[in-house]
Amino acid sequence: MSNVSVIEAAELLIKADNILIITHRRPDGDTTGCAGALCRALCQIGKNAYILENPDITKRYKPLIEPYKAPENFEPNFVVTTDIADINLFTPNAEKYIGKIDLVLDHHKSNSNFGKYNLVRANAGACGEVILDVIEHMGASLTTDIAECIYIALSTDTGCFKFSNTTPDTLRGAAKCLEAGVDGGEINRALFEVKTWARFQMERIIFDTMQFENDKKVAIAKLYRKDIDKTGADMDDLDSIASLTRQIEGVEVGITLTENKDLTVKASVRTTKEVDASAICAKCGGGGHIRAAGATFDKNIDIETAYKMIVNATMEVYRETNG
Ligand SMILES: [Mn+2]
Repeated sequence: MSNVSVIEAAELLIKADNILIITHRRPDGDTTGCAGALCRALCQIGKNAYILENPDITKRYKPLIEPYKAPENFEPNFVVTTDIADINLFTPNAEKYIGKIDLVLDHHKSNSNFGKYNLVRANAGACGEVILDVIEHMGASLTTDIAECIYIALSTDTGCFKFSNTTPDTLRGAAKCLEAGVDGGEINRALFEVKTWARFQMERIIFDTMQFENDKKVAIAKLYRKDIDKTGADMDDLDSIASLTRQIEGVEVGITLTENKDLTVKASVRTTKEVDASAICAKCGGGGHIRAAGATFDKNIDIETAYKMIVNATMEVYRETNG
């Protein structure tokens, strides 16, 4: 349960062997990019290291972790998590490692420090910043393929270096990746410019269903499961779609309500500097970052009820903020 410095984290990894890396549920570019980079760096310095299979993995991020998939019977001596804020974000196949995590590498302020050792840098825009630092302190060299993983981690969590969570360290990290031979323009185009047909249709739905509250300062879009399924959209297609609600002039709180496959409703909240997104989500049992947070409602709560609950939570935060 103790916190460690980047030097101590690197030393722990140098001393360890038979290492397993775990990524979070609904994996994004940060968790997979971090796991991919760390695993490649560990192998480079002669370690036996793997990444636990993630059952939610999508086509886009599969190449980052798939080549290092842990064999069925792999018995690790050291278990690391990347970009995981809490054990409730473990995939079912990772649950057997709860209570046995040696090292937590993360950047979520809300991290519950569930590892034996924890390196949580809450001011980092992406966990990729932490991983890059750890890799350098391990003495591994930043090859192009490692740098590509890091670049994807940094760029996806910061909306292509556009969100306010982008720090000088994010950009310094990205600069190192470019120096290591990463084609930034090509990755940016593939990840942030090209729209799949499913994505394009989902964006139409977002703009079509958007409703406004509180003098048009709050925008809420609803994504029904039947529409998501009709477009054939997967998690990649829905990636960062929540921030579209915040693009409208005057909107300070953009909320996207999505019906999950199990029909629970997830709220994704994106805010401008006036409002704390994590405070809104905390009132609905969720959490996250100050400008980007989320909450999943209980099973019996439908999207219309979730709408009322999240709007009420938002208005409460407005009242609290304005004293
Ligand atoms: Mn992250």
